[in-house]
Amino acid sequence: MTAFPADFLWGVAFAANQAEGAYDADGKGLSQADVVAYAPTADYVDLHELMSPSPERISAAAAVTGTAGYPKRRGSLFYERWEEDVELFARLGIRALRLSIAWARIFPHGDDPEPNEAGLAFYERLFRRLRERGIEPVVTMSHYEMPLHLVTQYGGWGSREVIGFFERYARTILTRYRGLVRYWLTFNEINTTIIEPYTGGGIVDDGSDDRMRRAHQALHHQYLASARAVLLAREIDPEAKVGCMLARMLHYPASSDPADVQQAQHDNDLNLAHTDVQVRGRYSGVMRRYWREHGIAVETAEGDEELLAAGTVDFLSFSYYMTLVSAVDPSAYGATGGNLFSTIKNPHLATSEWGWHLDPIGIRIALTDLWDRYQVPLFIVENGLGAIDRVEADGSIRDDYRIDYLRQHLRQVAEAIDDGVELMGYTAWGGIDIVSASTSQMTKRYGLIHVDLDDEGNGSGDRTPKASFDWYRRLIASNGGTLDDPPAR
Ligand code: BGP
Repeated sequence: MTAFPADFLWGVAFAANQAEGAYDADGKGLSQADVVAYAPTADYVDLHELMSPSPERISAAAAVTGTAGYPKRRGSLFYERWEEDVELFARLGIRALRLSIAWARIFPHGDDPEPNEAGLAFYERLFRRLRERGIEPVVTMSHYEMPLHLVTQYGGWGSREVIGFFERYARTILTRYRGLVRYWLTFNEINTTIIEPYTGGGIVDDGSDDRMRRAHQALHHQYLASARAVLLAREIDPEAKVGCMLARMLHYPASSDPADVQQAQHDNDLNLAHTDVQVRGRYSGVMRRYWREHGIAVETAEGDEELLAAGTVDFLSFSYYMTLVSAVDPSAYGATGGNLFSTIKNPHLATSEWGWHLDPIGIRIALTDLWDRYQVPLFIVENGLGAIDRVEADGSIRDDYRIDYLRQHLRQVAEAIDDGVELMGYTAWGGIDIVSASTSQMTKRYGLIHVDLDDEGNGSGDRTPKASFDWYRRLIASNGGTLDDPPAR
């Protein structure tokens, strides 16, 4: 007996800038990720330093060729080994592969009048092969990898002009891949733009004190661009479905003090303010008050409100890794790491090696909240455990801790489905080992398939299925029926 619908989209997920490599192959231009250096550090609580290069570091990095020191230029060699990887995914039995298109492969500078045919052809070959192998591509249009030229020459998403460049890009890929791609996501974790403005919106931290104003302005432009992409999809390929994508940052109150409970509700409402715009089609009162209280004047233009109202999405996708804790006075508590920002340590939860809370029940709470709030189909497009894996003497990788993480979270997903939540699918983050978004490490491994590369890029790049590969393969084949089977020893 399984709670999962017969057409449930079981899959895996990754992003072009973390997996593909080939950063300058076949006409691709530099993307914003290609200038983010790897810096070994012991502190994974404050990620800003790692994720947001200064203007000087950007221009210095842009002048450097080769992959040394810039792991996202190498990724985990997917661009070169994609046919082998698709065969591994077919063996895994996945029904969906969530991946992104590197915008700079299609428009190398972002503002090019014509697209780069070699880039378009690569993704066409990939999408056709996926369909031949029975795998549904779920494609993110922008996943932290905008063309660097748009960052350095236009100020990233801070420029309203970039909306037009994104429209040209969206129209090009929607037209070229009509019938090949049925599920599109516009912006990965769109809320990242106000958490890590460089990563989410190409907003460079130049030390000026108006960075958050620029970030909120950039986010407004991204909302408009997302809405335009939804309308273009309806015009170009009415069969396609377009979703938004949120990093769901579920907050718990640090105590039963009503002030802490209200703080958690506020922090959750600020996180959901993004899906409020893309699902409901308008800004929430909580976000408007946040602008007033932080002196943020977002410039809007005639027609913006109507566009947001018209361009609402067909489904809501999100990432879930861990949960956070809210308190009126956070200084009274200890801190721990988290996805994109740190949080108060929850005394009831263990943490990963990077300090992220391990909280399976949280994914059920997140699903229930989102379903109750929006009543649109949901899609979990990222969930997984970043961990240090060990290769045994016999070459095996026994990642029982990752099986345990996925099993526990999927048990809670099944509970939410039993409660009536409409969930389209679940794509476990990584699939193969890839470069970490925040730390640029390979050692922070998420994959069900090990890739023989280290943080400095040493290794053969060879792929080895881990123990979690076979566990997930059997789970998919049974449509979730083996979820409670005892671990294979
Ligand atoms: C999300 C991103 C992904 C992925 C994931 C894990 O924020 O959408 O790109 O990387 O986080 O985070 P990290 O790679 O930093 O461990």
